[in-house]
Amino acid sequence: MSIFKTLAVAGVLSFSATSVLAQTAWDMPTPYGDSIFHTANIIQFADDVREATGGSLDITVHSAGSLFGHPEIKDAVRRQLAPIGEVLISRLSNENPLYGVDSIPFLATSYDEARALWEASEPAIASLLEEEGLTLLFAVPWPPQGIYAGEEVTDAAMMDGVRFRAYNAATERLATLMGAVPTQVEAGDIPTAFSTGRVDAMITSPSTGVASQAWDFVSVYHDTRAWLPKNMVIVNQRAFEALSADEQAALLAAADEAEARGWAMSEAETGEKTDALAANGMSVVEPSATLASQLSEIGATMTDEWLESAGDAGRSVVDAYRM
Ligand code: PCA
Repeated sequence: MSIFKTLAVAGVLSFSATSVLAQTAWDMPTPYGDSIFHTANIIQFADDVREATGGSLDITVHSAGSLFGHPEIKDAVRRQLAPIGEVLISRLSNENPLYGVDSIPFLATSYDEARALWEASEPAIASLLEEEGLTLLFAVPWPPQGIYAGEEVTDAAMMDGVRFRAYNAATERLATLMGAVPTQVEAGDIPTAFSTGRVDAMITSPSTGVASQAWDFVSVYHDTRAWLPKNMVIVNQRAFEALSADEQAALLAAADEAEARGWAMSEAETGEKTDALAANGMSVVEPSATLASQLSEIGATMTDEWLESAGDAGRSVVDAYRM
């Protein structure tokens, strides 16, 4: 073989070897739509990873449940059908009550409290995930949750028999304790659920209210600030371990930045999106004294129920939070 030909073959080989190594393409299912700040934050995270790895780890975000529906995402990542994904943590509370700690009404209602609760609960949640071969990358809260209804609810008795949209076990329980009738509806299906009469009221953030153009079907937003539920991004451990050391480091660094950026985005959203509800004609009201005390009683009941179901592990999270 001529020296020229040998070099050419070697060149082709080394070229194809690097191009095989060079690209890991990851599909990332997420539950919420593109107008939601969580999704924007994750798209930025994917861009940061692509840039930091020189394109060798290429994450494609599939938003709005387009690759896997919200109820399937965690299992898809566990089974490595997708290497990475996002879920609402409290959607998993039927698997273990610890996942539901951030959706107990009035346990943590401000960003500072939500952060303290996250610090207290993150180790327990990360180790539950680890038992299933999953690594927690980061978590970001939604703005505080408020009640959307057709008229001002001054007394919980007004919710009697009202069809109430729920998005996890805690919102279902809250509805039931108010005397309302809960129905699970994905965030993207909220407009249809209201327009077809499946639901008449809901509790969610101003972000989700704006994304679903709540003013088209309800007129009052009660700024109850009941809790700040969080989304988390998880990665399959085997998929993570298959990355190069540099790629792993880039992913973890981008995750830290995404967590910090996401919390800041969430806090900024709270006022902006509450103002947008008002700008689109909704009345934004503080809960009446009666409603506030009824809701806080419901919160106390749900805290007791949660402590009962979460046992010692739950007790130590709440003790660590209250310290
Ligand atoms: N939006 C999501 C979860 C909590 C929130 O603010 C939803 O309504 O489904």
